[in-house]
Amino acid sequence: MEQNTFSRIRLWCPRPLGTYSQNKQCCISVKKTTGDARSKESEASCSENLPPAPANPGGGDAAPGDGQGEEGRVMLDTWYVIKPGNTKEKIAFFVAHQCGVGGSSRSNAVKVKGNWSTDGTKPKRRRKSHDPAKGRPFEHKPKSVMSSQVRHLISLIDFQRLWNIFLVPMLIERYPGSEGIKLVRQHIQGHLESLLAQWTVELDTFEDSTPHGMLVFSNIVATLDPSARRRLVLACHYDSKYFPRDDQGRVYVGATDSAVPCSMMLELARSLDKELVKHKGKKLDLTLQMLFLDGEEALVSWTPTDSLYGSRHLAERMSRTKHPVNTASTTLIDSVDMFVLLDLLGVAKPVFLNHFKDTAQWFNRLVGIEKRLHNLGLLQLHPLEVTYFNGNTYYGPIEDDHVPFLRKGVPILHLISTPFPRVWHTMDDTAENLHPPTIENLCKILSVFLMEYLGL
Ligand code: 1BN
Ligand code: ZN
Repeated sequence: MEQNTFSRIRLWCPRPLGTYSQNKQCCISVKKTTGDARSKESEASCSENLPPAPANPGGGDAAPGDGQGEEGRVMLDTWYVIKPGNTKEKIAFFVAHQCGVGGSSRSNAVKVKGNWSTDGTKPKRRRKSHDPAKGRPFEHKPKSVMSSQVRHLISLIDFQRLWNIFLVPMLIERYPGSEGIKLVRQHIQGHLESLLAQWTVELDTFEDSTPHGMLVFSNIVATLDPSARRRLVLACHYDSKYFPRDDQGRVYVGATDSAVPCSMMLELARSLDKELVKHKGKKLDLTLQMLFLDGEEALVSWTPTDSLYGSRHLAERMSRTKHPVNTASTTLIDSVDMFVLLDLLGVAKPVFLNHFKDTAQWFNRLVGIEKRLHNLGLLQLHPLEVTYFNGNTYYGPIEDDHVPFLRKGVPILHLISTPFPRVWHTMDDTAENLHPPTIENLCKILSVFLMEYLGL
């Protein structure tokens, strides 16, 4: 093994996908609120939180590796089959060649035929063909959007609002059950409810057993038009991982993990508000749903039962909820066209790899949108050789909030920066280490993606 392969492997090593037990549903309190008038955007204040019994900050989670290539990029120059440790569950990653100087030459990259289910966790694929009564019409066609429309909708993205109004109040300690998470929940809910599009905002509140005893969790589920048969889901987690204060008295605020994704989703909802009002008025088959999930992080150490509390609960609940209401055969899980998960966003020069073959078409839209916006001169600090979305490189699945949905057969687009940011799970995951132009660029790319997918 070449000298620095090990550090690369460590960096690329996610948790293996294990078998999940269901969490116990104690009480589902669904608070339904529908926003009316746009309220004043206000900042939440910071709070001191009583920590749970100290957890190991390493928590058994892989330490962020140091194997990033120059400028935070990893060099993908061969196939890697990574078998982390002598564990029971092993996972293999198949990564393709990235040819060309500076990684910019996609056209001559080698395609790898990898096995997409190397970890033995084949998701249920109930419907390959399109059955409108049952299924997910994966033949969904994106709308082609004219450049004038692209320019217009992108001009509505307000980065100052994203940063000052949406992001900054979230940069507090917000582990499950803390005072901070309550403030952040109110912050997210309040902004969603203030939109003209009158989203239906529900809290999916439940109790689950954790290494610190029973804790209450709340997912925030915002649906533009709950009566629509199909949903495009955009998801992130709003809890932060618990770490004790460090020796300088600093608390962990998880800027990339995942305050930035949350603030990007709020800005997308806000900047597209008027378009979403029009879309909702058309009473189409398809709507947008935003999920802000609680309890993604392990409280102590990542295990099947100490992680993904919110997503496990919500996926289970959705799979038991009939939808449309008057049907006996389909559920809310079936209504999800695609689950787009945002995680670990906010540092410069992120690299996104395609993790799932069945959504490659949509990943490739992102590749194309990035290129288009670049050519239109609409991206900042985005030289030709920098491409965030790499359409020729496949990567095996990484453990995250999409897994409970994946296991129920939902098509997934996992937008997670690989390698993970250098600051991942450290006290340095703060606003100071974010790269504002990249956040704005990603927001623009996702905005065009929503325009195309939803036909705005
Ligand atoms: C992502 C961000 N994750 C936690 N914070 C999930 C994860 C945990 C992925 C451990 C890989 C390893
Ligand atoms: Zn994390």
